Amino acid sequence: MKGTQIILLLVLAIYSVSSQRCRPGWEQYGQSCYSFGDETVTWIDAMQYCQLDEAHLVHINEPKEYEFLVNSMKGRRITVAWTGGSERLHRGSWEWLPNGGLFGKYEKWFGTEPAGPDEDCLAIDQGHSYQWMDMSCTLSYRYICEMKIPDETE
Ligand SMILES: [Ca+2]
Ligand SMILES: [Ca+2]
Repeated sequence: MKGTQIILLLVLAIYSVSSQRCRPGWEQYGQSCYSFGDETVTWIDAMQYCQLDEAHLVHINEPKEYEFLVNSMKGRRITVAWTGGSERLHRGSWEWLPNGGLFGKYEKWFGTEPAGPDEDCLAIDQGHSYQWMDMSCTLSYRYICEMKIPDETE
């Protein structure tokens, strides 16, 4: 009986350690940690703030991740949030900066977006059903940083 209790405690301890792999203030979803910036800043500043935290502006790779982000925005009453999506480097081809690769596998643009000739940065916008909008990178919004959790088998 005692042995069983010890094993149970061990299992619980390991579980609680492995289930909290994000820094305080960061939220885990899947294999990433996310933080939701409190300030409203330009896209460039948002990118730099994420990098100062050894993270990057969020790369949205699949529908479940997008749903998590929208729910988190709703919970925090964030109306517009910058993501790492941009066509700043190559006009006409959207990619996840930095080093996240081209769009293609999964996209959630609103209506006929992206359509703005001077709108090179991607935001999630409550006013457009939280779908993706290309916006002017110089506008100031909240922002979402993402940090991949290192693969423990490596
Ligand atoms: Ca991601
Ligand atoms: Ca637009």
